[in-house]
Amino acid sequence: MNNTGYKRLFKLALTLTLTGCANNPAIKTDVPYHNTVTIPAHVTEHQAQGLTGTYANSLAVRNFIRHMVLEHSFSESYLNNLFSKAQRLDYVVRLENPPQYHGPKPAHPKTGGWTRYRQQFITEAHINNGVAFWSNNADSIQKASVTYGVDPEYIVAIIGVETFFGRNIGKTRIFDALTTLAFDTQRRAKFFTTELENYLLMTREEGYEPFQPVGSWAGAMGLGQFMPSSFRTLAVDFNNDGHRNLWDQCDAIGSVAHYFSRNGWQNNMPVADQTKSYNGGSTIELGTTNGSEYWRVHPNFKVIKKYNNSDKYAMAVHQLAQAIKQRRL
Ligand SMILES: [Ca+2]
Repeated sequence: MNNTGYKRLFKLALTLTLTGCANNPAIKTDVPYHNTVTIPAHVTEHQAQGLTGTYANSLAVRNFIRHMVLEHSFSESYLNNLFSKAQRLDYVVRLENPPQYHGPKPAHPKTGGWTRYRQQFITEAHINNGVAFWSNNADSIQKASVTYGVDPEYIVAIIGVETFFGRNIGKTRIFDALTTLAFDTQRRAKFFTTELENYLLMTREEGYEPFQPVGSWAGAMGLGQFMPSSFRTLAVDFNNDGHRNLWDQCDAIGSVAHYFSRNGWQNNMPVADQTKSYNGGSTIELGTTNGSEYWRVHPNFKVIKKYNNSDKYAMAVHQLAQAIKQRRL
């Protein structure tokens, strides 16, 4: 979920208008859409009727539309209309395929990596804004902590690391991002095609207009940066207004706690302890500018990694949580 460096480029306040819509179709994920063959012009005239724009000649998009019609009973003309207006985003392609580094290899690849990562998130601004976010949302955070059994400082810290407490939620149209990633990139195309499928289902279930939600270039949404599949399965309507809205602070707080709970968080249990040396399978090594740090990590550390599978990410969340908790006292 995390593409924080990029997300920091964006600051946008978003209000979404929601209407109710009930549907709970099954998800089918094993359909190959990734045929990059372009339909010949003479075939296009006949078969691609109704699909215009950037993706008019994309067989992969046509196959995807057919799948959504057959599996989820979407209207073909509705989807043709949507994909006719979809925009291929060149910067999304570039971010998904960063240029390879061809310079000299560093003496130790881990040297300083944790120091640099930590400096992005364990800042005075993050700690102070975390304390303020906690105070401004004290009731919701307390309720979420009790309801789901998740230590409150970790709910706050996740939102801090993901979006700087909602300030950097991204401004890329999710539909364009996921369409680009599914059909114009290769590396994680299957993953993003499934997320696009979930996104269209989500918009139908929740009553979103598909071009309205915005988020990260990788399709993550709201204060906690949920991907569409996580939105559908783990987002909760925590302010009881009848809608799941992850751009709303209260719903985002409840949803992050629910995510942690469902992934096995153990309330009031340790996350990580620093040790002097490597000591077996539950020890991690983080490279600093002054050598390595060693930490013994506990099951809750792995729960944080379910959010983003990186030791540095999980350690940043842990240390920010502790720093915010300390300052709040
Ligand atoms: Ca709500």
